[in-house]
Amino acid sequence: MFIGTAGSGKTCLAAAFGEWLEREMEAKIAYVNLDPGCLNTPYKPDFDIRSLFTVCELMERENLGPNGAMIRAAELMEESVNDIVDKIAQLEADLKLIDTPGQMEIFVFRSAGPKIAEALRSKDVTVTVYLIDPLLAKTPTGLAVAVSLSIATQLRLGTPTFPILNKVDLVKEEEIDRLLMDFDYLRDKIVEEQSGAIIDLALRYVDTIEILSSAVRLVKVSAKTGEGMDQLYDIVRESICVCGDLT
Ligand SMILES: Nc1nc2c(ncn2[C@@H]2O[C@H](COP(=O)(O)OP(=O)(O)OP(=O)(O)O)[C@@H](O)[C@H]2O)c(=O)[nH]1
Ligand SMILES: [Mg+2]
Repeated sequence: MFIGTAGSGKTCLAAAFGEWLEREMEAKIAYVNLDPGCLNTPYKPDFDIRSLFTVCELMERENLGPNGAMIRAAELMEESVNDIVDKIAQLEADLKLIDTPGQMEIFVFRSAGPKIAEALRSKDVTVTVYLIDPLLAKTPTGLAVAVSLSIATQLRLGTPTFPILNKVDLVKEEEIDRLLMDFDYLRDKIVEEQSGAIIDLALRYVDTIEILSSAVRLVKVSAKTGEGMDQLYDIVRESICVCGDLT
C-alpha cells in the first residue's frame, strides 16, 4: 500500500514501480486504485474503487463540497470493506500495488484505512510504503514531522511500514540523507532553525521519533527517473520474507 500526504507521489510511484517489476522481475502485477477522487491513473487498475462510487458523483448526488464528498466516500469505503478486500484478494498477481486516496487523513485517520488494512492482513502479507515528500520536508522540523507521520500511519494501519524519500530527483541528497539518518545532526540543525521555547519541544519530538523509529536504511526513489526501484523492491521483498511466504 502506498500512503503519503496529498501530492506526495503515490499514484506515480505505483505506476513506475509496477512497470519496473514487470520489466525487470517479469512479475505479474495487479494495480488497485482506492482513490475515488482521481480522474485518471497512469496504470490500468485491475480493481478500481471508482467502479463503486466517485467523489464527483457524491458531490452531485448528495449536494456536497469536495471535502464533504471525500468524507462520505470514506464512509462508503468503510461500509464496503469486505467487498473491496474480497475483490482485491481475488486478483491473481505476484504483487498487488495499492494506491490510496490523495489526502491521507481521509484514509489513515478515519476508520476506512485501518479496516481495509486489517482485512487485507487477514488474507495476505501487507506492507505499507510511506512516501516522504521532500517538497513538504524542506526544513529539519518539517522532516521530523514527516517521519512521525509515517510512525502514526504504522500505528493506525498495523502493517510493517517503511518510510521512503520520494521525488529524490528534486533534492540535494547529502543533506537530507544525513538529516534522516543521523538524529544528532537533525537535533543540531533544529537548534539552528528554531528559536525560543519551541526548540525544547522540537528536540523532545526528535527524541521520541528516534525511540520509535526502526533503524532501517533510507530508500530513496524517483518515479520520474526510476531511481531506487531495486531498493524499494528489496525492502518489500525482505518484509514479505519475514512476514510470510514469497510466492
Ligand atoms: N520530480 C518529481 N515529481 C514527481 C515524482 N513523483 C510524482 N511527482 C509529481 O508530483 C505530483 C503528484 O504526483 P501523484 O503521483 O499524483 O501524487 P499522489 O500522492 O498520488 O497525489 P494525490 O493522489 O493527488 O494526492 C505530480 O505533479 C507528479 O508529476 C518524482 O519522482 N519526481
Ligand atoms: Mg494519487
